[in-house]
Amino acid sequence: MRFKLTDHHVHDFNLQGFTVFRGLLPPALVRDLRREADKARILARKVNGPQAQRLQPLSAYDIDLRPFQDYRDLPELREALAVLFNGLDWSVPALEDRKFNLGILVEPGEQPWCTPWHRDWRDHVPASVRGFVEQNLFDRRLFLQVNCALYADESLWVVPGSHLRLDLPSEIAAFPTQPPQKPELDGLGNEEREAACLAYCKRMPGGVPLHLQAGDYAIYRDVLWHLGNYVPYRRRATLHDLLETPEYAAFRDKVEDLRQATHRPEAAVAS
Ligand SMILES: O=C(O)CCC(=O)C(=O)O
Ligand SMILES: [Fe+2]
Repeated sequence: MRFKLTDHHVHDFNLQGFTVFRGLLPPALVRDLRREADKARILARKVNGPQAQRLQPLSAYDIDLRPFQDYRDLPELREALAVLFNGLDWSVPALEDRKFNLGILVEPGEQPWCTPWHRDWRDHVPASVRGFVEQNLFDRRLFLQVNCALYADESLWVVPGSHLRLDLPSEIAAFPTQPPQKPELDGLGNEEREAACLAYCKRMPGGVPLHLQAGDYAIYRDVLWHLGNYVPYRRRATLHDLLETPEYAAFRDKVEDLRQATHRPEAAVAS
């Protein structure tokens, strides 16, 4: 059945920071996308090694972009986003636009691993830029990220509702450093690594895995607490996309300016 947005999606997105359009992709499109994703997995490992997490942007590689354009053009997706982001100046960036654009997330080839718990941007910028990110954390025109699963995928863990607030005392107690430290995996066998990652995921108060089935489309505010938890035996090919707004583009430019300013030698002398 064709996907249709309901009030629950809007409610969930605003209050939890994510919502899932279940079964958005028609099976024939899943098939076409999986075919290209198989190529992307090989390329990702060639470029970034056997533990590669992603290939991005797809447009930089020898991948047939047509099925990806079909995904972005799905009328039921466009209609749903128009309602979800009613009043917001959003757009889907062109596939050829190479910056921050469509990628595919894949499972590791050899060993389990997970990312640290993090809020995108806040925990990925130098300390000198963090204040600027925090000032903008609650702007609903920013941080609109997508995971669209071609196979069942439970890699992404989230803390629902954490996009509406700064860190809670219990979260800081569980992860005292900023950004949080990753789990210690060195020297462990695969089963021990998997168990250590799972324990690390569960250490975050309120953290839950987001269960996606093939064809499900999750949209989330990526400044909510989240992480990716990966095992080599669970095949993964999940489209990783974003929605663009003029404000998000301006935000990224400003972050880049601030980063550059931090790295200029005279800035180092002045500080
Ligand atoms: O694998 C995922 O779904 C999330 C990855 C992630 O959060 C990141 O790389 O920042
Ligand atoms: Fe992230």
